[in-house]
Amino acid sequence: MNIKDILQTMDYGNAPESPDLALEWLAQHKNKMSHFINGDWHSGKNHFASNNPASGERLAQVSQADKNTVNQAVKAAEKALPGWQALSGHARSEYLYAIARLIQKNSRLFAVLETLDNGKPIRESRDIDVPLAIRHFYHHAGWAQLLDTEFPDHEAIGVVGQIIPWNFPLLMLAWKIAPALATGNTIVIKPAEFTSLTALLFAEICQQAGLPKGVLNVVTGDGSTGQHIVEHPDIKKIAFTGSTAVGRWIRQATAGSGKKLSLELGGKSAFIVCADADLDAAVEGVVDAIWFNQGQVCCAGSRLLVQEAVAERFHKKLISRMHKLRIGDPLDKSIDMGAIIDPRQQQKIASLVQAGVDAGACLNQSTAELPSSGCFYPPTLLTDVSPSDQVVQDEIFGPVLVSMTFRTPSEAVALANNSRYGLAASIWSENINMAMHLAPLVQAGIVWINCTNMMDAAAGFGGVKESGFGREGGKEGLYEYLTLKINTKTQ
Ligand code: TAP
Repeated sequence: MNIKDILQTMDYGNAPESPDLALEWLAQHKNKMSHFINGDWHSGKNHFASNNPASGERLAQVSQADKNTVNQAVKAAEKALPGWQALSGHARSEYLYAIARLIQKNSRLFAVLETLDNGKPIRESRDIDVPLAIRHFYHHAGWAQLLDTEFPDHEAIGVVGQIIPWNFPLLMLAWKIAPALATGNTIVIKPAEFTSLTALLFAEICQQAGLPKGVLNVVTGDGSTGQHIVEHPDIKKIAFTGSTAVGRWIRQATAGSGKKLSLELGGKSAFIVCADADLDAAVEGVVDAIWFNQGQVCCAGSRLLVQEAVAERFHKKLISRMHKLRIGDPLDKSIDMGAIIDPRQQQKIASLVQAGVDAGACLNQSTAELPSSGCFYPPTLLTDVSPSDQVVQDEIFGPVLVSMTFRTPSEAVALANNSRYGLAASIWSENINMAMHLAPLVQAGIVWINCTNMMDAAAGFGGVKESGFGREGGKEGLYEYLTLKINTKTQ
């Protein structure tokens, strides 16, 4: 089943999106969001607030997992492991299919809850996050059936610990959970503190799907909960998506422990526009690359490189388009950009932009009126920057694009590679031979040509350099959850 088919099976109607469905779900859960351990709900002593970034309103009080809670979750996962591993791949695929169908059935609730909790436009959670998450489970249900033939010498790793960020809460969860379940591992997962809600709804869905107890355990909490997971001796693999700083700590903390590791970290992806590119299409590409999800995207095309001959024309077109972006209530279906996740993140974006301006950058910013409450930041373009400027080198993780020019394609490649990150890149040219020649020269896990942000469950996604290692999706992604085991016997 492809994305188009999945979208066609969803019925959102034409009415303006209402928060009621998600608010009802929250009310039913009595504002006490618990950990999901061994197939049941366990409330902790301490709680933290989950707020709607678009309004500042409190959505729920979520339980904070301490070391003891993580221990309980790991014990449950260990207990469930032999039974889950013993199932045939075909039997496990039945659960993955059931989970996919149940997310599909509840897709409207997932989309609204995600938008309330994260601040992303409903159009994005509805048409991108939720369908891609569903597709991930369908895809991996297929892989579960192929394990015996495609990976005859591999077996599951055991109990895996998974830690995910707030920018795509449900989708990052799907990227982690689907391959781990398909390959016969059991799971302890922690969503980000800002966005625990769809992970808890997902746990409920797994309960409904009859997933055996203890196969999936969800513990909510802040970075300290993540730390307990990383340091737990009985967790055999850590799958982490988040910042390079935390990824670096995890690598150090697990060194010598024998834990398998995959790290999906930050990025500062180059968006290269050659003089012969279709400039209007490239402008739309930039909109998608940096203003999708308010720029809070690991592979955001945040470094624009434009060939000198067309730079002025391209900037003019881009600035005009930037001023047309609609920013506001994420539940409004006509909105292009929603809210920034948290005031601290908003402040970090503002300070980095100010640092860029202080270093001599020219500031172009949308003058659209922003909502008076909530956490919003306007789409921003900084020109006249130098390759070594902080705004060019550091990941801003907001709707801020920096732009530089180049004269020759080889200069574009040198500028693109002048980064400690290497997650993605995008090349725009009508000369496909040249684009195909440049793509392998750019140091990145994925290079798009005349498109951007193209993801699929069948394609291994991940980075090089400080963007981390390991892949999620496709056959490559399954190896992250398998270990080679060769059994030999003598006659
Ligand atoms: P982080 O601050 O690194 O947080 C990521 C996750 O790690 C959260 O669940 C966080 O918990 C937890 N965490 C924090 N400190 C920890 C510690 N010491 N030990 C274990 N876990 C810890 O990143 P973020 O701000 O949520 O996400 C943004 C970053 O993620 C960006 O750099 C972005 O590029 C990257 N990202 C990368 C990808 C891929 S595929 N490469 C995809 C999405 C995002 P709390 O949030 O609860 O504190």
